[in-house]
Amino acid sequence: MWIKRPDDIPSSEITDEKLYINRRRFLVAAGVIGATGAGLLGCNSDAEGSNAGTGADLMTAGAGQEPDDKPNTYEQITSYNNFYEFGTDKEDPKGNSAGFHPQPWTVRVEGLCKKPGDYHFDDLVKPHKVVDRTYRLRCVEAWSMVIPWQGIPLAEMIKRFEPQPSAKFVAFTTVMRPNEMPGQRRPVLQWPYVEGLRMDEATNDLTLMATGLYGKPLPNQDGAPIRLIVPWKYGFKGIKSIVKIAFVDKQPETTWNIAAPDEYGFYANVNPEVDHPRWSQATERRIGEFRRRRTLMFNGYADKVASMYSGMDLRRNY
Ligand SMILES: Nc1nc2c(c(=O)[nH]1)N[C@H]1C(S)=C(S)[C@@H](COP(=O)(O)O)O[C@H]1N2
Ligand SMILES: [Mo]
Repeated sequence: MWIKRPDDIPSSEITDEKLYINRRRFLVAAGVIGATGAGLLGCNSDAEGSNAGTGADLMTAGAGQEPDDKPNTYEQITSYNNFYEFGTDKEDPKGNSAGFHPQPWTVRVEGLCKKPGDYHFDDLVKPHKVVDRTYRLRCVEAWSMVIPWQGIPLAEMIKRFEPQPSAKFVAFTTVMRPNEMPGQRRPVLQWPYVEGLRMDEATNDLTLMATGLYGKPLPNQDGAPIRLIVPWKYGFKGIKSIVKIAFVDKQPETTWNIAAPDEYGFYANVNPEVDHPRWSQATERRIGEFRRRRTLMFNGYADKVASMYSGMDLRRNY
């Protein structure tokens, strides 16, 4: 992400970065370079199709935590955010999202499934049991948090839509509301924000559609009223304020891959052995701490997800 960077890069480097960003933004806006860039696609097609299921015995609340993981505070989780629709600085989402209306809310389900339609938020959530899941969130910018989410396992939600065997991927779209989301009035990213998962990733036991944190409905800055959490992947896979879920047969486009394909792949699995082109991914800073922690393979969830990627080259499929 040409805009983002680890938060510990010296400020002397920031000026250059800002100039670069502004120049790039200008060039994109002026149509000099395409927002999609050219020829450097980071993902390829050996991932088509879904692998075997991952077993039903995997998930208990908080599984995969390190012994010294303790949840970040509500204050930290709600005041240090990435949500570019509300601005590119960490404190922007909290400051700029008060005028956002997460209710009423409708999610459109479409594509290769037997039960497409417009689902009102309550119709979407009510049939399911809300579960507690405390997960580490590892941002690609090399910081992390531990967040106690509430939500619905995506696998359960998906079952209800009865996807067809031809559905190999699930594509998600964030709401487009430039009047309520000041960041969407500028071409910082291609709007609306989009993300996607392979079907086996979407139906993995860890994958969550979050509707709350710390027992409260999701705050606007964290993706109200419903957002995705994929804890073994970099945070940008966790698309916020979702209004569309589509079952598709081809790998969908993803926002950060469109913005910088050589830096952000479709898979985005947390991998301390594959550096970002502009910084190391070997360590991370937990928000609220000063020391650096070692980053864990698949963010510490390898035992539950590594089998999905056996046979894939994780340096190519970053
Ligand atoms: N629609 C949308 N979803 C998004 C983003 C965004 O800018 N827009 N940022 C992503 C990134 S980079 C991260 S690290 C997480 C941050 O989630 P949090 O603010 O709840 O910690 O949200 C992800 N989801
Ligand atoms: Mo991120």
